[in-house]
Amino acid sequence: MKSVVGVGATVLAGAVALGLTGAAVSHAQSDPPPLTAVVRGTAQTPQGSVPHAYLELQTWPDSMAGPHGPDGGTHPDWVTYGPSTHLVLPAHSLVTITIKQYDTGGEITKPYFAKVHGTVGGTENVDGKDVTEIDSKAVGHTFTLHSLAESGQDELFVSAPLPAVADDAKNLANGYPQPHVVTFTFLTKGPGEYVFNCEYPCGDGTYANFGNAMSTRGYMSGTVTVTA
Ligand SMILES: [Cu+2]
Repeated sequence: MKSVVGVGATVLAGAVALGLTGAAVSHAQSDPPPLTAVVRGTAQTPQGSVPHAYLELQTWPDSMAGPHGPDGGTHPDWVTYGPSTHLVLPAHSLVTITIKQYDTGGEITKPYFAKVHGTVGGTENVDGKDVTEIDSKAVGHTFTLHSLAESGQDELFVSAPLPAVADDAKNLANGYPQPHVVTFTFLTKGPGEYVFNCEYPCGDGTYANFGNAMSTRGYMSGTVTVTA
């Protein structure tokens, strides 16, 4: 498959100054089995013809369907990314990530993260519609990929807001409501180790809801390996 894209991605080098929560992520657990993006053909970009890789994720309102085992592991009621929180992407490639978002939400603390950043065209596709931002009062989670300071590797910053499912949405046969389907595409640079996290305070309890699932790697945060 060949796709032609106009890359107008504006990557913000100042991501570190935004107070990203990823830097505060602690209590790293043993890494889950990695999820590797699958290359299907090439794409024409201003950087020439590059591999086009695809990856699919979900955000779950609990840990019963995600990567923590059928019983939900030690925190079955925690929200989580799945099916893995260790993502592997090819370097110097176009990457399309699709996220099925099953969780409710609310108003995000920093409206900046209700906007799309670092993607091709500055947009994401939500349920079939291209948008540059979502309602900051109805955010479920965000997928926010960034570098750690002083890593010496290429800067990579992508942030995609994921809309909240309505509080009164009915559960389907799988026990979860109809998800929002969010798709976005970005270009990777050189190889390196990155992190991703959620910037919507969805971890109940401590640290203004930035505790629990938000501060424990493997739930609302994880690692991104960009390989040569
Ligand atoms: Cu979240």
